[in-house]
This record gives sequence, C-alpha cells and structure tokens, in this order.
Amino acid sequence: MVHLTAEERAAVYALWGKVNVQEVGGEALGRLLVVYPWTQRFFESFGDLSSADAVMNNPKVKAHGKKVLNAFSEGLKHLDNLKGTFAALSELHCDKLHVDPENFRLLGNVLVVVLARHFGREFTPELQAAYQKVVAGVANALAHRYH
Ligand code: HEG
Repeated sequence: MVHLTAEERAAVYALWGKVNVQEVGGEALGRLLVVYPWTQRFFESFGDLSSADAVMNNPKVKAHGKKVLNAFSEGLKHLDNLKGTFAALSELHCDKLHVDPENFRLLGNVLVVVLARHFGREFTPELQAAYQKVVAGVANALAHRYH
C-alpha cells in the first residue's frame, strides 16, 4: 500500500507515461550490477559482466531489465494492492531465486537515480519524493512473502 496524494499520483503517472521501459529498465539493472557488484551472483548465466561497459551493453541485462520494469509498471497500476500484485513474484524470488530482499530496495533507489538522469529538472524533488514512496512500496511488497 502506497499513500500518494491525488497530485502525487497524477505526477507519477504523467512521468511514467514518458518512460522508455527498455532503456530505463536496462540502465537500472545494469547500474545495480555495477554499483553493487555482489548482485551479479544472481546473473552468472548472463555472460560477460566483467566491466561496467560489458554490463551496460550486455543484451541479457537489457532484456531482463525490461522484464523487471514491465512488472514494476504493472505495480504502478495497483498502488493500493501492491502485496497482492507482487505475491507470486515475491514467492518466486524467495523460494526459487533466493534473492535477498535488500536488493529490491537497492534496485528501487537505482531506478530513482536513472529517472533523475533521464528527466533532469522535470524530476523535481516533489516527484522524487513520490517515486521514493512507490519504490519502497514495491520493495516491501516483493519482500512480503519471504519466510
Ligand atoms: Mg527479479 C526474474 C521482477 C528485482 C533477480 N524478476 C524476474 C522476473 C520478473 C522479475 C517479472 C521473471 C519471472 C518469471 O520468469 O516468471 N525483479 C522483478 C521486479 C523487481 C525485481 C519487479 C524489483 C522491482 N530481481 C530483482 C532483483 C534481483 C532479481 C533486485 C537480484 C539482484 N529476477 C532475478 C533473477 C530472476 C528474476 C535472478 C531470474 C532471471 C532468469 O534467470 O531469467
């Protein structure tokens, strides 16, 4: 559950409508892998992750980043039921993928950085504050089914 004012919600959706999911998703996942290199252990099957350039240009990283951001977009449509929306993905990341949920928080923060880079001054402090609530809500929901 994420509480946004009507104004915040409208601003979040307006910006999201301009997001290129392929580009922003690939950049966010790539930066996660570069900035927090221990996260690479989940993606050993993705091939060359040996340098920042290799990570950022790796087609599997780009494709997976897009997949992750598409799921995130789905969450944006259900801000009042994030736990329900992400229940199955939470179980998958816990039981099958064994991803430490701290990584959801890291990815959320990296996503905010990437949005700031892409949108510059349009990404106002108020809009960042709204997005921080959203990424925190998504991370909580993805962690909810962990046991
Ligand atoms: Mg996860 C698979 C979504 C963060 C590691 N992730 C997936 C899939 C989705 C998804 C939709 C495909 C599921 C399927 O095949 O049924 N991931 C998702 C979201 C977020 C997230 C929405 C956070 C916003 N994932 C995340 C993080 C890591 C991670 C932070 C690790 C650092 N995800 C991960 C791995 C897979 C998925 C290793 C399987 C990749 C594969 O082998 O194809």
